[in-house]
Amino acid sequence: TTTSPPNNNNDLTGYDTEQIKLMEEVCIVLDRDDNAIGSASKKTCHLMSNINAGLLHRAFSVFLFDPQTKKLLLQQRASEKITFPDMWTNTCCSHPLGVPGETGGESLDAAVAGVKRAAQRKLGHELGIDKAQVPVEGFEFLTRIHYLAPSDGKWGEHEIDYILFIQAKVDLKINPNEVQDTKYVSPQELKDLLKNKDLSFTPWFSLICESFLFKWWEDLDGGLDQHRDDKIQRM
Ligand code: DMA
Ligand code: MN
Repeated sequence: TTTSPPNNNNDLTGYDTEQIKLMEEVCIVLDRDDNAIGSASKKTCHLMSNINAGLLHRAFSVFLFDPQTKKLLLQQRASEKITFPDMWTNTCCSHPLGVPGETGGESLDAAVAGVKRAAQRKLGHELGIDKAQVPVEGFEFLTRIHYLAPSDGKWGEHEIDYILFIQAKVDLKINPNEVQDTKYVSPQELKDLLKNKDLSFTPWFSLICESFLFKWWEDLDGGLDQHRDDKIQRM
């Protein structure tokens, strides 16, 4: 459902009403070293006018692999998404919110714990995955990526993105307001897809594919510890 066509003001007229509502979520505002320094709405955090003034927030990216085939689950974002609609990307991305259990605390461990809970929540919301199939202990945190990416001039991303891997057998019941398609891919199948000029990929997923994903994937079973660090990779 839409209201009326998008306009060029900083309001949300014309976008999908469910997605407009989600712009009221409270994101965690950060300094460049990932210290939480406040909070702001999802809308405020994703306006390029604010991003260009330095506003930065916390996010996560889940990469979910089938435990038998070791294939990665991709999703194609719904047309209703306000940022990066219709693009293919990793399994699930979103933000830990300023709510109990997700805000983190002083330490990296506390932030990681908050992000894992948020990841479990959003795998349910976007893909209909039952919590029991993605227990918080099943996620492996790898590293953090700091990046900035405009979406369409008005909206964009500027995040410190926590990378989470999980191997889990899951039943999908996709939420069509969030996701229009899904696909499991092998490394070679993903390399072929990335070359397909008819498809588009989110900027963060493209960055992660170019830099780290394939070497992490090779070490999925038992070798991920060597890739875990407390760095913030600036991309
Ligand atoms: C935001 O993802 C997080 C990253 C890492 C880009 P998103 O736009 O899918 O968030 P949401 O699902 O909350 O709209
Ligand atoms: Mn974001």
